[in-house]
Formats: sequence, structure tokens, C-alpha cells
Amino acid sequence: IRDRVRNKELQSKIVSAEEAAAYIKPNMNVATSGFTPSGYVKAVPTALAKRMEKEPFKINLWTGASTGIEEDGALAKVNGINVRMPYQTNKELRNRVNSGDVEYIDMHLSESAQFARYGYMGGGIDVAIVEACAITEEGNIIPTTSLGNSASYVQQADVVIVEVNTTQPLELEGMHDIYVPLDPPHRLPIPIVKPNDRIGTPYIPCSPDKIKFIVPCDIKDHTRPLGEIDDCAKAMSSHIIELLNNEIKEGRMPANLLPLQSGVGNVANAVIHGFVESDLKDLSVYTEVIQDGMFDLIDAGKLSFASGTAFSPSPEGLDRFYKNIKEYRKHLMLRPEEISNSPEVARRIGVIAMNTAIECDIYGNVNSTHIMGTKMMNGIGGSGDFARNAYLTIFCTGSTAKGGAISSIVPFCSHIDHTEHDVDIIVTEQGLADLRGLSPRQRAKVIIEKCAHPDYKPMLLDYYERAVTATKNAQTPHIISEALSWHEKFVETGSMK
Ligand code: 0RQ
Repeated sequence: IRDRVRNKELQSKIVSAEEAAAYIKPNMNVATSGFTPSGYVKAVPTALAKRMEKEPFKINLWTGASTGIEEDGALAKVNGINVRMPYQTNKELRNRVNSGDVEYIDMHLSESAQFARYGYMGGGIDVAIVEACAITEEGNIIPTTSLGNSASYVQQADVVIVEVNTTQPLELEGMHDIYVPLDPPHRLPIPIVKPNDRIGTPYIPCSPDKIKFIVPCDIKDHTRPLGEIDDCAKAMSSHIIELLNNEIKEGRMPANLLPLQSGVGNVANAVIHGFVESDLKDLSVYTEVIQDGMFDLIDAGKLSFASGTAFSPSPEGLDRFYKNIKEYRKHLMLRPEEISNSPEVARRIGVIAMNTAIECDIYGNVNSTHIMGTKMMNGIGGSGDFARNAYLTIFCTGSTAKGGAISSIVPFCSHIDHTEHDVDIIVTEQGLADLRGLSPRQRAKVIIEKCAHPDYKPMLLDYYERAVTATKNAQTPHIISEALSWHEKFVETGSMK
């Protein structure tokens, strides 16, 4: 670790995780690195959770997005989190959120750093804890496999604790581009016009005085395995590629498309993987998470450049990334999430946004977060940042869930994250509904026809036709008392059928 702490005076601040964790007091606002289970802090939260087990107390935890088992998992297990923002995927934490133990603030990721800076979160940051692969002679911090909100949190925090992770390769140095915008009324345009534009520093600026402790850590990123790419994901991927090829043919996009953005998870990864087998080439990516599929695209010689805020590979993908990092470095860059997810940049460069829905309704509203309208799954993540501002906004979902007991196309979404106004395309394994330029009544017919599972198509058509009659052709026909009856039925009987 001494080699990695290049400022000699800072070496005297190297302490154990327990010593650093002892600094954290009840109700502190603790802001950490981490975006997906990558680049999150591991040693200090593990030690903190052990302390909380003996003397129970809670902190408020702000991160980049989801983190790993040593952070969200460990702290949720000991019920050590009061307020949590802005995204999570950990099962233990999800259970705490849905049982009232945690106040979860699910928000657009691009807004989370500025929300903290504006003072909307109730006070400032008492301590920022960030993972680094090294600290420079000047005290600046070289981040690791994610950037998230780390730069802004370090800037705002009273005190900084740095976890220097010796499992993170030093070749990560130079892969980051760090730029924290000024706040209104002083904010300037973000000068990015293409995904590989460099606008900031390769390190998080930090004065050595601000660093209180440095903690060695040798725990690897505990990334999540990806599932097999199944037939359903393959079908969605091929519908999307057909659509994009048609956009090129119609002259609405250049031959190498526009920058791609894709969400997390198996479906998103399968879609990117589908590009590997397509004829498309010289692709660029402006996204938040860089999953295994991106490495496939680089290996296939189809990706010119990908900008994101986190590497979020599977455990095998992480090994592959580390092994070939010298090659992958030429094609990849990480930025703060307020830049990777910036509405301004997404609108300017014209991203193709591909995100995942839990359910969609017949008019094109999308629920990406809540199960049966009440229970939090993960959170909105960056999907809203991109959905509203993209050149083309695509949502995909399997047409059914839970072995066919749930239709993912419903009369009315039980929760709405993305409104009909944000959604251009809905894709299921059944087909693709192109909603551009259609009114709600036209949309309903296309969504039911193209996307619904055959088991549910007659039920949806029946609802729609009765709603049209009941409302005498209203702009958005609904039978209000029945609109959520499919969800009610599932909760009561275990099936929407
Ligand atoms: O449940 O885990 O109990 O089996 O939801 O669904 O099909 O495995 O899909 O892993 O891609 O996750 C939207 C949650 C999809 C994710 C979501 C149940 C299903 C399963 C997971 P089980 P799958 P994925 C990137 C940008 C946030 C928005 C976004 C997500 C579980 O992609 O969190 O894209 N997105 N943000 O059985 C009830 C339905 C259901 C359902 C699926 N209609 N009703 N349950 N499930 N459909 C994120 C970041 O910004 C970091």
C-alpha cells in the first residue's frame, strides 16, 4: 500500500479499518464511492457493521448507485441505515426498504450529486469514504472501477477516508475523466459533443489535509453473475437491431448509429451482445454501466469508444477486463454520473436509450421500479435521465413474468416512472411497438397487437374496447374502477389470468 500512497506525509495516516470506522458517529451523513458492485468501499463498512452489531446505531448512506455485499449488504443486515439514496439492488437492503426500516430516496442518478450539493438531503456530508487504486503526491485520488458521485462527495465532505484497494490494477489510472459542474447561476455548458471527449482531470482533486484516514483493503469487487442469454432476451435484441437497421435505411441515423446507452441486468447485456452478431460497426456508447457485452463488442472490433460511470461486469467479465486492461483502456472511459447521465449531453449527442421495464401499460407508461405498485425492486437508476432526453427511447421487458402468472403489459401501470410522453418504443419477445407519432388510442392497439403475450391479448383488447365505449372515445380511455384490477387479482389469487 505504501507504493500506492505516493504522498509521503499521507503515509502516516494509514490505519486499520476498525480505527477509521470508529470515527463514524450515529446519524452522520456518510457518502461513499460505488456504482453497481464496483468501486464501492469494503473494509470500512465491514468494520462499521461489526461495531453496529455490538452498539446498534444508524447512519444516512449516500452512494453513487447500488454497492456490494460488504457495504449495503453488511449495513442492512445490522439495520444500520436510516436514509439511503439514490439506487440499490441488494436483497437484504430491499427487504429493509420494504419493511419500513430504511427511508429510501429513489432518484434520477444525474441529480443525486447536485441534490446533496444544493443541501436538499438534510445537512452536508460529514464523511466521504472512497475507494482508490492510488493517491498521488499532491493528495489527489485515483478512483477504481466506478466513479459515481465520488468527486462531488469528496469536494463537499468535511472529512475524507480513502480505502486503497490493492486488488485494483494501477492501469486504471488515466481511464477517468473527472469534471464537477458549477451550480446555478454559475453553471456552464458541459463541453462534450462526442463520447470520447475529455473535459476534466484523471483524478479526484483533494487536498492532503482533508484526508483523515487511509485504509488498506484487499477485497475484490464482488460483482454479480449474469444469467444465460435466453431465447426471450435474444428475441428482444433482434427486434431492436431490426429497428435500428431500419432507422439507418430511412436516413434517421448514420450507418454506425448514434451513441448507445443501455441499462443494467441480463436483458440489457443480451441486447448489447446482439450487436456483436449484427453487421453494425464503428459503434459508440454513452452510458452509465459498462457490462460484459461491451468487452465482446471491443473484441469483435465493433466498438470505437464507450464512456460510462462504472464497469459492471460479471465475475468472469471482471477477470477478463483485468487481463486485457491495456487493450480495453484504449476504448473505455469513466466519468462522474452527473456527466455520464447528463440530460444536457444525452440530448445533444442523441443517445439511443435502452432500459428495462417491470411493466408497461397499453398507453406506453412504464414502471421500472415497483412490484405490484407498492414494493420497491431496485430503483429508477439512470433510466429517467436518458428516457426523457434520448434521440430514441426504448424500453424492453418479457411479455410475462413469474411463469406466465403476470402480464407485463397491463391496462394501467401500478406505478409510473416513465410517462407515455417519454417512451418511443416498447419491446417484448413477442414484438416491437413503435409509438412515435401515435395518439394514446393508436398506441394501445399497437402495444396490444405487437407486445402482449397471446394468453393476455384477448383480455387486454376486451378491456380497451370496453374503455373506449365507456368513455365515448376519450383521449385516454380507461375504466377507472377496473384499471388496476389485474394487479388486485394477482395479489389475491397469485395470477392475473
Ligand atoms: O424477480 O428476482 O424474484 O426472479 O423482477 O426481473 O426479468 O430478471 O430482469 O434483472 O433485467 O431486472 C427492471 C428490475 C429488471 C431492472 C429491472 C421480476 C422478475 C424478477 C427481475 P426475481 P428480470 P432484470 C440502469 C437503468 C431499473 C431501471 C433501469 C432495473 C425481477 O432492470 O432495476 O433500467 N431497472 N435503470 O420475476 C412482477 C412484473 C415483473 C416482475 C419482472 N411485471 N411483475 N415482477 N419481475 N417483471 C440501472 C442503473 O442506473 C444503475
